[in-house]
Amino acid sequence: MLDAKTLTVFVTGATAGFGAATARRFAQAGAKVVISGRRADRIEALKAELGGDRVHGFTLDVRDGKAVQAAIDALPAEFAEIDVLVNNAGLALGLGPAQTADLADWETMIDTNIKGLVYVTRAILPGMIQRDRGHIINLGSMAGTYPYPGGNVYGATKAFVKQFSLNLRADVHGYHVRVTNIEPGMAESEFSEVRFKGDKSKAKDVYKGVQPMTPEDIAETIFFAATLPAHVNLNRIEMMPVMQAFGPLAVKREG
Ligand code: NDP
Ligand code: 8X3
Repeated sequence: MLDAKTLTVFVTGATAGFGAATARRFAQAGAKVVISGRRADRIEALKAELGGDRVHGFTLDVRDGKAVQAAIDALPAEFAEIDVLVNNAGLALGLGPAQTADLADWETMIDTNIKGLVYVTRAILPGMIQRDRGHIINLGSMAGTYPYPGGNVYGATKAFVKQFSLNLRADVHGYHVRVTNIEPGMAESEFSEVRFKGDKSKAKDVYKGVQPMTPEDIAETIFFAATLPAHVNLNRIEMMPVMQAFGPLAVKREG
């Protein structure tokens, strides 16, 4: 296994959910951690919690391509050589059918889940290639493989993430750079609260009567993938809570 103490890990969307849990997991194992997200108070709180000189944090909106490049260029020397990029920042907005969905919500998901992930990858990947060492871990979703009503653009952004991950693998072949797409199903975080725009009771209903996965479950999986021996690449990891599975194909009977 790779020793986490030798790793510098950059996590986007570290202010909540999977990202915060991932930053904690790597920090506990002695890795250097770079945390980012839009909410400054959360970044400061996590920095204080993780403490010491092995954590570096700043606010970053991944939708701003110029800010992304500037943030990577401005990394202090001791955090500049990123070994593991966890492209986690992302969101779903709305669960309505495509015909009534809010176009602005669709644009935000595309700008964050697709364009933001691409900006961060493009800023960090050249350094990995130059050092001939690195691992890009993307947060896809089971929604990128299995369609469900209301998943429309969210699921499509995650299908992009899956295919981009596989295509990255094809491009970096020959270098010691790994690419993994993590594809979780239901996990309880702030995800549903964001999806339902702050409606906490609607968000809570999503997890009613079922034991969802936790951010720590996802973080452990990311940690596992990142610390496997350097010659092993997990291409895709699809994971669900035991009590979630696939639905039947929908049949509308008209007579
Ligand atoms: P949370 O809502 O708990 O966390 C999302 C994180 O993304 C926050 O830290 C948020 O920080 C950050 N973020 C959102 N927009 C931006 C932006 N424009 N720039 C930078 N950071 C941003 O959700 P999860 O932890 O559950 O989700 C993490 C990832 O996992 C997402 O990509 C999601 O699609 C995916 N996923 C989630 C599943 C689930 O069931 N929860 C299942 C499968 C995949 P801030 O607001 O401070 O910027
Ligand atoms: C998040 C999981 O089921 O809400 O990607 O699409 S789901």
